[in-house]
Amino acid sequence: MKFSKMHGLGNDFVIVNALAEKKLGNLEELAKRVCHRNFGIGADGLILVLPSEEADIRMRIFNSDGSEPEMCGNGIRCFARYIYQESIVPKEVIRVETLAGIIVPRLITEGSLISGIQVDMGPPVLDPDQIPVRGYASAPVVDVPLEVDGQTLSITAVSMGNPHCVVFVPDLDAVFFDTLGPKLETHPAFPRKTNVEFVQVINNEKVKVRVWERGAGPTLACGTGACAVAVAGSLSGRTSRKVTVCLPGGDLDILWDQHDNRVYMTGPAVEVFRGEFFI
Ligand code: ZDP
Repeated sequence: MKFSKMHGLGNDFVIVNALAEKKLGNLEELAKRVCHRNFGIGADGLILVLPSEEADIRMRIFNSDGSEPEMCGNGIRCFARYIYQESIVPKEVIRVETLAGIIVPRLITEGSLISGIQVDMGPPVLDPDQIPVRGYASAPVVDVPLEVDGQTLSITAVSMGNPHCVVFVPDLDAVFFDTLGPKLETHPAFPRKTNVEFVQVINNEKVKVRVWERGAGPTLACGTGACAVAVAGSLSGRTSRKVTVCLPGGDLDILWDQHDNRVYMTGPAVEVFRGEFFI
């Protein structure tokens, strides 16, 4: 199986053109093997390029534990770059079918160089039943109490196609990240589990974030997570609608547009190497 290794701010993916590969077998098993950092290539997720009937192309993503999320913000930037470079869809704006609907990335070019990708991530989902989050009747679920491990945290729940639990904290370094992360990921309030973002506000246009991803654990960056953080920051009055989200792997620029209610994410995507994986 031919593959490309790419990353968005260190959130890394193995990308496979499934249009050209015949026998990929069980995709959940394949994702686990490929993503394993000792027994495989090593990645946070496996991304597949597939045909679409309703858009230019279709993206499927699998987490390193084999689960299939609805969407992936950093992954779709990598996907857009790959699709363009490989001339699969030679357009600078492409419509991509995902489990979170049609998402539209746009390449930002400087001459012949691709300097970044801006993605129209669509409107945030704030309805508790759709996020999904249990125990809170009305939208938006902002700064509500949640019992975890005998303590009460204040959380905000947002879906960007996939679920996010945003926790604002005074000091990111003081967070019990490795224990709270998995407890929130699997908390019964989130029936489909959740991604978790701990956020320290630097000022109203800049926040620092650490991410615990559903199905992948700690990652260096999370695109949908950065969007969820900007929405949570704005809804709770902590930030403006335009925010730079500083993640361990680097920065993403997020704008929650007040005119069309859509979230726009801008950031890099890089190809690191190519190879062949023995299935
Ligand atoms: O929702 C999930 O299960 C996530 N682990 C999917 C991947 C999200 C990602 N980090 C992103 O950038 O949005 C890749």
